Amino acid sequence: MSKISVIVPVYNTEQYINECIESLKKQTYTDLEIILINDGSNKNTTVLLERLSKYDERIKLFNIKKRQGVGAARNFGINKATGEFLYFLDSDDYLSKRTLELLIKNIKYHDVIRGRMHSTNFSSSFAIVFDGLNQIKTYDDNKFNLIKNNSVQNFLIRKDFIEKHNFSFSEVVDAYSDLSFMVPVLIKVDQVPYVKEALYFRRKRNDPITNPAISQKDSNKSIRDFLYMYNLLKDKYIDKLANEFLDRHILNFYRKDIVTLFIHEEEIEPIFKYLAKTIKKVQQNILKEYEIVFRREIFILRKGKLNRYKRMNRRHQFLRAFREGLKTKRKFYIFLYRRFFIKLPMKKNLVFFESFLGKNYSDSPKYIYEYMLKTNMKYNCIWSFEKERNIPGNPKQVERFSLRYFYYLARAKYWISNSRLPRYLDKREGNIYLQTWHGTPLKRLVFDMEDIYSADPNYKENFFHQSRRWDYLSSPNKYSTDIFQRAFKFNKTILEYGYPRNDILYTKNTSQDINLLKEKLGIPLDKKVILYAPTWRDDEFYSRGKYKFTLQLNLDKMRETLGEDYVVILRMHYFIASQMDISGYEGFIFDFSNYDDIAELYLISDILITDYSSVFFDYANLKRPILFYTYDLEKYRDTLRGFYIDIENEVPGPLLRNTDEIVYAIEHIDDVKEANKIKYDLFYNKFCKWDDGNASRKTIEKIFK
Ligand code: C2G
Repeated sequence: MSKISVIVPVYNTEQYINECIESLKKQTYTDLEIILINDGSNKNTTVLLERLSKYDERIKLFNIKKRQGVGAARNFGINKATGEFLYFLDSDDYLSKRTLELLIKNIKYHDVIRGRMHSTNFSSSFAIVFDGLNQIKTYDDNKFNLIKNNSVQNFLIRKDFIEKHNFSFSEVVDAYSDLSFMVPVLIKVDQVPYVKEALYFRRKRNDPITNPAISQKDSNKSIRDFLYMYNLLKDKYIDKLANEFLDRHILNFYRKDIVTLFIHEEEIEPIFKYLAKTIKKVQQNILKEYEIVFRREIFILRKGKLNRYKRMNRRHQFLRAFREGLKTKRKFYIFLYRRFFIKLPMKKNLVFFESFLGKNYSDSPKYIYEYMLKTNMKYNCIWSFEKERNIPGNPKQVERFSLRYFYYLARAKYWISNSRLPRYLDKREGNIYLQTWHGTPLKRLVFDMEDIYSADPNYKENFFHQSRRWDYLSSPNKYSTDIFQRAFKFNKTILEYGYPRNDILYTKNTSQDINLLKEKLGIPLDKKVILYAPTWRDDEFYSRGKYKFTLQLNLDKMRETLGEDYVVILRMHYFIASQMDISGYEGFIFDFSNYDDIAELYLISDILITDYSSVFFDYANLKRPILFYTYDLEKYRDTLRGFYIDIENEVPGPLLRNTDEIVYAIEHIDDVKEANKIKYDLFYNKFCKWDDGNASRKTIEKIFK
């Protein structure tokens, strides 16, 4: 066997490093030397590295006191390496089991071989296994395509070949340092075999805000790094293929990254001279491959006349946005929003409302709106809905994502919403955005989550940008305030008045109002009401925003035992797209999943059954019994989300596992109440104290001064 030296530069990857090293320890090819270079990481990462390096003598850990950068760390690793082959692995990535075996088996007389890259949002326990045939492809004239992603990852390279030519990494830049190594390497080889089955998992970090990878950092700096690297390589090497590669690479980079940065015109000037000088080096014959408009743009850039370039940039940006706008109807409206609507004068008395993504008329926005209506406030209100509704005050309604939706959003001074508004809606100067949010958190939120198992891999990043626009955030209790500040990274004004949506639980909790509501909903007055309102599961979905739910209740058994005294209301979360089938249970089961406002359902029900939904924090305001149907507690708590409170000890009701236990608890509901009395009081005091029926008024007084 010949030894492979795997070089792993480490910088603050506490969250990922374990999986990285594990994947090396598990390699089927075992003759390894694992060189960990701790490049000035924080204390946690350093301590963890010490621990992970024990008990496997193949691991050699080197600590560099002050951070030198990834290029320097890799050079350091090359110097320490004693193997016949070198391989570079990043400390937030991992390999599949046979990767190194497949590479070394197939390298034969070559100096360099490469395996396949696979991007992932997930940890290694979710990694796909790829056990196909051992397919080899050979790159020769197109060998530079192997570094289109600018990286040294998943190349296995002969050490003596590197020594002979003295290849090393640039230590000047962070991003694109790999090119300074790989371009000369590829110049010196004629062919590179590529093994499809040898997989390298490149992790797309889900939190580029707190802990970005180098490729996720400040675009301004990385553009400078790229230009630096291009200049360095162009000046140093005369190889034809390399030069062609570099020229195409910079033109594509310009078109994608630089042009995006230049949407903000103030970004042009600081970099303009350097960019113009650099782009002059692109060979004419390569430029000819591009379309005429683009060629003209490069031509003007090369001239180096700033004002002329700016004028053209403005025109071209407009055209690009317009062309993008032609792709779909929604994109066209976004184009209009950004380029025209938002430039019209802002309407100071216009208030835009939305609740649960326009799915219903409910929650805090509804109660704020109704309070404004009741007190005759002189504002024009607009509601956004998926489908038109009959609502008090007869306000203007817009269909979500229609042309009018974008128009009114652009013109309204006030936005009031209980969930996120799309990221592409730029906030205009003077706009006031109240985020009421939609529940006391039990499940971990945004930056308190590690892996994201839901359908949106960019959740954290999107959330961050969307929430930068909020000016005010409603909080139902001190506990939520603390979590919101941390998990949303929110540091503007928090309104600590309780939830406007819970006002009704204090103002309408009378038998008269309850009976009126029951009549409106067609619920028999002589029966008690059980409300079943579970939440959604991050890992069960048809597509983004459309989740599955399988009812785990034995309805026959419930009807048999409880049917005489009770009726059951089913209320699914608004993400649930599955239809509940209740045929045959008419008169006993009522499906109110599409009913607008769950607060009204709270009022008419005698018992709540829920799981990990925030509904129980609100329902506790009524001081009525709550049962927790937590048949999948372990998975939900330990894998999917993690909780903020100790559900087994803190919630004000029993945790139940099957229909029998539920039926039993309902048949003995007085005992349940008695047994949970102390817990319930503690719970109420911690989570419900601020709610007293006045939250809407206080919120309005603050927002509208
Ligand atoms: N909801 C509902 N019906 C359900 C579940 C929820 O009407 N069956 C409404 C309630 O108003 C609830 C809100 O949707 O408070 C949020 O639902 P959760 O189940 O708590 O889940 P989620 O939407 O993920 O929000 O900080 C709160 C969390 O973000 C939870």
